[in-house]
Amino acid sequence: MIERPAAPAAERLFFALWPPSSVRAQIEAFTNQLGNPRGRRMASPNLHITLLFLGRINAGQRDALIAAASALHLPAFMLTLDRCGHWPRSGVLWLAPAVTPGALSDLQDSLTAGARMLDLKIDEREYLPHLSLYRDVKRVPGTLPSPRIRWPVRDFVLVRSDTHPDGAYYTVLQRWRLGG
Ligand code: 2AM
Repeated sequence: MIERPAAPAAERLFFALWPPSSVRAQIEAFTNQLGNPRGRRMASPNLHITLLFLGRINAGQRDALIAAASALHLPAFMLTLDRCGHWPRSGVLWLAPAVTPGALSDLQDSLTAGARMLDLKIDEREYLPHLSLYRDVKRVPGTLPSPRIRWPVRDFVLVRSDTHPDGAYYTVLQRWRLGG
């Protein structure tokens, strides 16, 4: 019998902005003001802004994505989260910047271009940077308060998502500094 080595399992990966603990604390304090939106609140360690969702990626593709991200030299930037809203169709209650900084668009575009070079299937919808606070929210009570959270973005990360019966678990695999 010929023994073949097991094919390395594909992983569900995405690039993201991962808030430092001081920003995470501000997001938590804001979320506590929302009362009870009767949805699934995102656990504090899981809060993030997706830059590019990649889906299932094999080890070779992951290494090529890491090489592409490592070749980028892009500036750090200030991200102001000053909008809170609700998408009724997806049930996501989110924080977002009213104005997307050019440096964030450039970072997102560069990662997308790198993934396209690898022939990965990329979501063609317009990129809307947002940080999900709750999922499965049917409707929000009254008007939502206005946040004012300033996040100095100094790095971005590659994350693995593992799905468990009690929700998604995220593991930061690699981090790249911006600026400097
Ligand atoms: P969301 O917060 O708006 O749901 C990990 O799943 C991250 O990737 C989430 O932040 C999710 O955004 C984002 N994402 C984007 N496209 C996705 C997709 N097709 N499936 C799952 N997550 C996706």
